[in-house]
Amino acid sequence: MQKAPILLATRLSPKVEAQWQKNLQAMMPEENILTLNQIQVRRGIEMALVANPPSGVLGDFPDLKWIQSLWAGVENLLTDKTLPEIPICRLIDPDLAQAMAETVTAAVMAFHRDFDLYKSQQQQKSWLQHPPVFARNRHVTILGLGEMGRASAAMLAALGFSIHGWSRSPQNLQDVTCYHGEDGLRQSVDQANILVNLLPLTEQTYAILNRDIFQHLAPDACLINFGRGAHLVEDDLLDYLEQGKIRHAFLDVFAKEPLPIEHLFWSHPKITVFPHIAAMTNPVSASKVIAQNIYRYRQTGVIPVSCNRVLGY
Ligand code: NDP
Ligand code: OXD
Repeated sequence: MQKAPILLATRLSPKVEAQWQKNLQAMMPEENILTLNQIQVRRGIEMALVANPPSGVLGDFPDLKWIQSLWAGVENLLTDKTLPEIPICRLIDPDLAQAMAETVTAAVMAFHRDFDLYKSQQQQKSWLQHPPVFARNRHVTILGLGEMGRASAAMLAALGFSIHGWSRSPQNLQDVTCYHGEDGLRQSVDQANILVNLLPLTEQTYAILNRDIFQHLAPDACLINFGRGAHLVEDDLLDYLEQGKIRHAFLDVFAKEPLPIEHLFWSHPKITVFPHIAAMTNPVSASKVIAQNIYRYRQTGVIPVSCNRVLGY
């Protein structure tokens, strides 16, 4: 029997969507990957590959069995009430975790070696040397010990940083002091010099980066938010930067993206803005992972590990 096509449904630009289609098709020559505009018969289609799909469209595919996201974060999919109640699988790509670990490490090292201070001193032509601190004397806390958090923790631990991490359920990781649950949060951030957020956005983690957490950090701390913009209470951060309790923030994700041109963060001397680049999905490595998931499903009927709608990730 002829296999039904696989749907590719995105709101990416036509050029980017076409590139995805080309990469996916190259990894799965035995499959037929079609975009929403190209699909003629909706019956029989079992799989949809999606990136921010247009609202409501997936409900029109009566035989859909599972959805594969092209992205790691799936908060928009999991809260979309128009989606059919079928498994949603997020992207789990080791290359994405490696990219995240490298960007987290770059930000941690920039702060650790005072690059933020020297940058602002340069503007004042100020020749002032700051005594270096060893990595082993820096307490780094990572919120979220999933694919992104674990890879980042391992890279930083290898450089000698003292790593603490927080997750929902108990974890046991080499070189990481692990905390979990509500009580563990405060303990994990207590006296942290650098706080890295790599949590998914859920009802429980919304606005988690706020003054209640900031007050436990060590003086002159650093915030790295590479999770989602809605994790951060912006006014609390601005207040802590103003008071000098947080020395610098590296922000990659924002409540509204692209960050509006009038937003204060763009010109704040103690904030480094990145345009959501901490770990960009690589269409080649991601297509390979997705092709493996689809191959296994075709062979065995097993749907890859999917997200938990109740937990929201
Ligand atoms: P995972 O699902 O692998 O890991 C999530 C981690 O967060 C787990 O350790 C989980 O705990 C923990 N967690 C979830 N909810 C809670 C909670 N209520 N309390 C404490 N811990 C919690 O996700 P990834 O690591 O793959 O990705 C994390 C996020 O990173 C994505 O959702 C996305 O928002 C962001 N991201 C950002 C990118 C960028 O370029 N800026 C790129 C890719 C991802 P447990 O271990 O117990 O399940
Ligand atoms: C993702 C992201 O979730 O790019 O993949 O943030």
